[in-house]
Amino acid sequence: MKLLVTGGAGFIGSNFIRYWLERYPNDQITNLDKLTYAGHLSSTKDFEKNINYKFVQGDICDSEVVNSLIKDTDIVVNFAAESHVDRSIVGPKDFLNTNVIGTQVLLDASLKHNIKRFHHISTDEVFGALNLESKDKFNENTVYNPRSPYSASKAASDHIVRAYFHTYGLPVTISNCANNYGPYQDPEKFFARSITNLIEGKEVFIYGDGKYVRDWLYVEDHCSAIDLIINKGKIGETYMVGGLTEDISNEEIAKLMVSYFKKDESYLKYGKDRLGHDRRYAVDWSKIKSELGWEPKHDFQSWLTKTIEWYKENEWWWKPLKDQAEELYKKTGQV
Ligand code: NAD
Ligand code: TDX
Repeated sequence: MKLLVTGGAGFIGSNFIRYWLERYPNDQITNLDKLTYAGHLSSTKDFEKNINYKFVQGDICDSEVVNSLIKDTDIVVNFAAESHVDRSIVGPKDFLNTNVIGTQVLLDASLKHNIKRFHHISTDEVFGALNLESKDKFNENTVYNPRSPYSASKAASDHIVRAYFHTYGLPVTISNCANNYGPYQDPEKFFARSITNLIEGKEVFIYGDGKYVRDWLYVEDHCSAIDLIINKGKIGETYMVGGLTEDISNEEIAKLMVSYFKKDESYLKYGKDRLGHDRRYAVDWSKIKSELGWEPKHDFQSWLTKTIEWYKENEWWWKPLKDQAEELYKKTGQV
């Protein structure tokens, strides 16, 4: 098989390529990535010389480059996106360009060249926010209600992907995944920012009261879900992908991290909240479990620890990115 992976120099895309090359060593992967502030070739270093792997620097909005690559592709896996909610609040325009227009350019080229599958990576954030008090979870039938420029642009991309299935019969699948954590996550995001702050002897910065809840999934479990959907998923279907956490708050996660480093709670710094901050996400992943037999394999407590250890052992990877990440927060006042 020949795969075009977009956004493969980012957090989940680079983990996915590593995962796929290990499991399907005869497949060929082309990674199309623009290398924005979020794309790092250092994340692909361990497989960059694999003879079945090729990197192309380019923009998914550029139909010339996209067509030239898709004409030789069986499967497109679309990770490329502007993915950071905080950046979408500072500047929404790039989010609409890449997440909406870029996806449409990929869909057009996929249709033109009769590809076998277009798999679109999306997020649970398209469904909006749940109440802290409720036990509700998002599922495949939850009505879309995005509330940040990021989630609104991802919602639009999901709709346009489905429209190409219903209107033109393009063989698509979509996964809406919960928050990921693991190696190679940009130190702008909560997990990586907090761990790298603690390694540097600084506090964890907690937005608002810290009682915000996300559903957390180790990144390799996300990769295995995508693998199953590509191989066994039903064309035109959407699958929710979520983790093993039950309503753990940012504050509780920060406390676990601080205690790993044997620090006290003076290392929790509460500060300025995110505008329009979604209170709670929770994902019901019973459909992918019952239809495809997928389950997360990595429990939160052990893989939180292993993730911390990875950042401790791989300063070469995150140190050069840390200043750029903190520049953003100086602008938003979240330092
Ligand atoms: P990321 O920001 O780490 O990586 C995004 C990658 O896309 C970067 O390498 C960047 O250079 C590239 N890119 C951006 N614009 C591009 C363009 N116009 N053309 C080509 N490449 C471009 O993001 P991530 O966390 O790895 O997320 C990957 C995907 O998964 C996104 O679609 C995101 O919406 C989705 N998702 C992420 C999470 C999460 O917790 N991180 C959860 C659910 C879904
Ligand atoms: O320093 C911080 N302190 C803090 O309390 C940062 C960076 C974040 N937070 C909070 C905000 C959120 O409640 O932590 C939570 C997680 O924040 P992010 O890591 O920015 O993730 P989130 O906004 O939930 O979005 C992520 O998961 C869903 C990804 O960035 C999206 O691409 C994905 O769709």
